Amino acid sequence: MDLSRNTIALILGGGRGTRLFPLTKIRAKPAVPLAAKYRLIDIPISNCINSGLRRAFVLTQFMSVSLHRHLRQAYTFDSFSGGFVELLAAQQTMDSGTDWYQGTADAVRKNLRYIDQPEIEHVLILSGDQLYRMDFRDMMQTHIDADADATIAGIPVDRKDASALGIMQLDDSGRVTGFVEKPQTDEELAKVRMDPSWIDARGIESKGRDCLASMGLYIFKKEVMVNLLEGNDHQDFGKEVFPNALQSHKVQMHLFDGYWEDIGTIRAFYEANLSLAGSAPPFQLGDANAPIYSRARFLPPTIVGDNVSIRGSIIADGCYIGSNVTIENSVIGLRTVIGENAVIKNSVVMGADYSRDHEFSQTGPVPIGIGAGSHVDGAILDKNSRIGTNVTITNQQNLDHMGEDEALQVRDGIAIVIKNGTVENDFSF
Ligand code: ADQ
Ligand code: ADP
Repeated sequence: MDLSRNTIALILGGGRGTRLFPLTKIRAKPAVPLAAKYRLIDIPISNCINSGLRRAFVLTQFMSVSLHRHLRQAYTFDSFSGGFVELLAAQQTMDSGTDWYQGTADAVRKNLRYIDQPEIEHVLILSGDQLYRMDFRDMMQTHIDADADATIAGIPVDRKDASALGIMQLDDSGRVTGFVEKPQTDEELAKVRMDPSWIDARGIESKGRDCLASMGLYIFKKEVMVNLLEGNDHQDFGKEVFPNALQSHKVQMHLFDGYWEDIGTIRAFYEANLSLAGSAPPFQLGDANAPIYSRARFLPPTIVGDNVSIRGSIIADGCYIGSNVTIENSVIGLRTVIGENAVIKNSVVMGADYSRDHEFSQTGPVPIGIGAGSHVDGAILDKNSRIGTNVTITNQQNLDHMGEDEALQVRDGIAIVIKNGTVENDFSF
């Protein structure tokens, strides 16, 4: 199965970006840092490259400098491979006066001219905010074997998770016969619920799971997709395109049962990051056959001072960790500088864009990093944030939501210091 010539990937890089706000306050969602040294966009692009697919467009709302720089520096292909990863920003590709923020189908419709190349037969549509590893050649095999017009990747889920996902009903051949986007009531769910034995019969243990969810990953025959999108104003694949196409078109499901997480909300993003920090992570970042790529940076190794305790954590390159620091169940990103006696628990620290001298001066503005004696628990510290000395960030009042523009905010119960934000010395929260 060779995807290199006849298939192109469209990676949906984000609508309004409200669910990951304030991480998306000043950057496009695909540029949000993930797992200490990657960015969200590295996951779908790595899956494409590892599947032999080297032509991808990333659809974003606006062209953020960090995303553009990252893609340019990380994904350049030699001229013989014909490979490219290119940004299509709504800001630039859509006519002025149109609303950029329509749904997924509308975003694809507005960029159809870019896939109008004769050799392209299939279009692979991917979400930009999911953590998983998949060989798309397997999915293409399902699509070709069934001679499907469209193929949706599906994963068995519990009923309690169904209300956040598109749920499919299938016949014995795996053809999709029903599709309900985010069923909210038992009646809606009853229309598409499956018998767990259907799943068991396909060699996957159902473990009581009786729903098959769309993973938001689709392969379309190109001509079919163009026809489905032109001549109507359907905004979303899940809400409108699939429910309307099932009668007239052959829509197949490709069954998947590996690790897969949608990390499109602050809580999901935080938990997925921390899950990678334990000794038995559910998702392996390192896999020799299918690595996760990112930008090569040539950073120095991390320096760790005396008497430091690090447990159940991941630490990226280029950090300086002062003496007597305690780090537990945390993700410490590139170039993070941590002053002595600081305590960091259950937190995602994204690091810094620039390396700096690790001395903390007592005068002048708070430097980038985490000052001596500070205590951070249950937080996300975005890039280039400046945490003073003896600061406490532990959300003592257990707030669920706080702030809109401030340096320190709370979303889904998680304290967030925004990119370039400063928390002054001795501040306690
Ligand atoms: P949702 O997760 O609700 O459901 P949706 O908001 O449609 O997803 O976004 C899907 C992806 O497209 C996300 O990565 C998002 O950032 C991006 N996106 C949204 N609007 C965009 C736009 N205008 N331009 C560019 N990118 C945009 C979908 C399906 C469900 C399925 C879940 C699986 O509708 O059926 O179960 O994904 O996560
Ligand atoms: P990352 O290392 O996480 O990929 P960036 O791509 O944002 O981070 O920045 C990496 C490097 O790019 C920095 O070390 C810095 O040298 C350089 N850099 C960062 N911001 C800018 C900027 N505004 N203009 C030029 N170079 C920058």
